[in-house]
Order: sequence, then C-alpha cells, then structure tokens
Amino acid sequence: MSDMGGAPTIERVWGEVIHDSRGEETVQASVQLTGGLVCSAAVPAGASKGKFEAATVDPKQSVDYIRDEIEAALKGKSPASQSEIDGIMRELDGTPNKARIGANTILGVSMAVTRAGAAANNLPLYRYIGMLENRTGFSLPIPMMNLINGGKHADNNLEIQEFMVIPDRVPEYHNQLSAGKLIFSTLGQLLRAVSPVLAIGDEGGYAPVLDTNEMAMDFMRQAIVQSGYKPWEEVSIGLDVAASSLPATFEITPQRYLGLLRDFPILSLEDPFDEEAWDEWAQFKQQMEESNSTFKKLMLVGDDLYVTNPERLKTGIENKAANAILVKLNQIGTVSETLEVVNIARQAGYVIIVSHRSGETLDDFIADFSVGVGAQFIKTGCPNDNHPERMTKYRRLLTIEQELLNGRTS
Ligand code: 2PG
Ligand code: MG
Repeated sequence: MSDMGGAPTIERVWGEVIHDSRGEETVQASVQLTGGLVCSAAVPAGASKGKFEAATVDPKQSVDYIRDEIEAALKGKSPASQSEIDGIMRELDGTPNKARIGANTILGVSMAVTRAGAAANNLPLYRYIGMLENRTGFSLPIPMMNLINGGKHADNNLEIQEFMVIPDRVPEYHNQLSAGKLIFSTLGQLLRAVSPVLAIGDEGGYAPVLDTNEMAMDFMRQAIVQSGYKPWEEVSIGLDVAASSLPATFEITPQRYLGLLRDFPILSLEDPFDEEAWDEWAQFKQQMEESNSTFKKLMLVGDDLYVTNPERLKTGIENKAANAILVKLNQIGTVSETLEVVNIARQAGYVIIVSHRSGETLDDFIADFSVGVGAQFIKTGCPNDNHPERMTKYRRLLTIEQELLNGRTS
C-alpha cells in the first residue's frame, strides 16, 4: 500500500444501520483509505447485559455521530495508529462510559480501523492484532459451543442461560468443531424423543422445555457419549448461569454449584453469582479450588462481573474473585481498551475467553481477535449451519488454522 505518496491515511468514515441476528438495528462502520481501500465492521448486541457495560446509543444516532464528528476527527490519520484513534474517539465522547457518542458507534469505527491497519500492513487481521501485541506465534482457541439455550436467550423454562460443550482434550481445532457439530445433532435426536417440537434459541442451540437444568446437562452428557467421546476426558461442559439475569426463584448457593461440579463434567462456570457480589465470588473460588481433585483447572469466568473493563478486572484480581475472563469488545467499546484488558488478565494468570454477543452479525472480527491475542478459548454460540452469524466465526477459524498449518507468514 505504501508508495511514493506515503503511507495510506484515513480519507472517509461513515456508518450504516444494518440488522443483527435478532432483527434489531445495529451499526456497521466503514473506513476508506487514500488509495481507495474500504474496510468495514459491524457491532453486536447483548440481551443479558452487564450493569457496568459501556453505554450505547440508537444506531441511527451512531450514523449521525460518525458523519458529523468522527469523520473529521480521524481524517488524515494513519490507520496503524490504533490507540491514538481510539483515544481521539474517547475524548470526543467525553464521558467515562461512552454515553454521549455510544460504545457501539465508537467500536464499529475502532474495528474498521483495525481492519484498515491490517490491510495497509498487508497482514491477515489476526497477524496484525498479534503485531499490536508483539506476538509472533499463533494458535487456535478451543471453541465453547452453546448447544442448549435458556435464560434470556430462549422462551423455554431453563433458567441457566447457556449449556456449552468444550472439546478441550480433542486435538486440533477442526476436530473440535466437528465434535461440537456431531454432539449437537446427536443431542437433537435425544431431545426430539422427549419433545417432538424443539425450539431454537438466540445463539442457535436447542431451547427445550425440561423439568430441571440438571436434565439439560444429563442430555448433554448422553450426547457426548453417544457421539463417541469421553465426557471430561475429551469433552467437557461449560455453563453460563448469567446470575444477574436470573429470576428470583433460582437458588444461588455455593453448595448447589459445588454439587453440579461434582455430578457433571463441568470445566467452566460463568457468572454464577451477581455482578456486585464480590465476596461470594471470592469465597466460592477458594471452595472450588479446594474441592478440585482433578487434573484440569476449573474455570470460574467473569463476564457481567468484569464487563471487559480494566478497572473492574483489577478489582477482581485484588479480591481473587475469578480465574478466567470473558472478553467482549462491545462491553468496553474500543479495540485498544480490549487489548489492555487482555494484557492485565494474562499477567494475572487468567484464562482468556473471547466472546460473541447473543445478537450477532456476519462480522467475524472476533475469530481473528481470539487468535491475535492468543486466547485459550472462544465462545461464539452453536455450530448450527442455520445460524450463519455463529458459523462465520467458526469457519474463519478453520481458514486461519489452514493458513497456520501451511506456514503462511504474511
Ligand atoms: C453472555 C452473552 C453471550 P449476551 O452472557 O455471555 O453468550 O450473552 O450477549 O446476551 O450478554
Ligand atoms: Mg455471559
């Protein structure tokens, strides 16, 4: 891209309103560089949002802010100046939680700029993100695939929001994805035998009506076995309790969770307590670690607890509240701040899980992001081919895996 005229700079920035997988309006931002290259990015939206997430604005307003304020502020800047550009947009916004211009507005532009920076450097996006992090070696994250949907993501009676399979001991990403797809279809047969009409939830997983949450885990374990995998030894279960979105009738006690960890092959437990219950988190983490006699490290994951916010993460590290973090770009609103959170988490020895939102678009940015930052896991819904907003991320990872196997370096 660089030529006699110098390195490319940002020439135009604009936004459009598109629709996410729930049919809600969201913003897609585009950046055009001198020389004509256009890079775009689309912003997802959550349903079970953390109270402390950065604020969003109506996507129609996003389009106006990008046209009226952001374009002029970024014109002439190098797309490679990611943190400078993110800083300019934060200053323009002027609030602590991006309430004026909106985290959705800012993030759309921030991600489009990252793509433009990668293109200007002639690098695949994951390598460019790795470069921003001084990373040279790359590996694939393990997918955490959400096969049964409940809570705010489905109309059924299950209170727990996500029941995931994690093929953490199946070697290589493409085999892990195949395992998830096979277990998903086996699970469908098992569930149809008890529930002839089988609904699908927001993230593409089944949304059955079952007597208890435990029954959902039992069905998952059966599906793992019938698909030819060993529960726990090869494929584990992950739960997102999304406690801050639970009905008051759901019993939240450490004993209940310890019982679930004992009775089911659960590797990962996300948001088991309220986003403000720091003490309960810390006490449970200790109990969980003391009760763990297995060869694997159980993950206690902060999502609504941390909302990808550096300050909240630092508080949690001090309080020993968790040992893993869910990383969602739109909870904080810029690529730079998300990278900062990943670095703080890594230094504290946290497991890093890059995540989608329940309202998604066809944008596959998080696939590259997960590889670029060296995340151990990615959570991006069900590997259901009827849900392209989920599959586009899983498929992008297949492409990256091939590139890495073929030893491509640029
Ligand atoms: C979660 C997410 C994604 P939402 O709670 O982890 O699965 O849900 O996007 O609705 O917050
Ligand atoms: Mg969550």
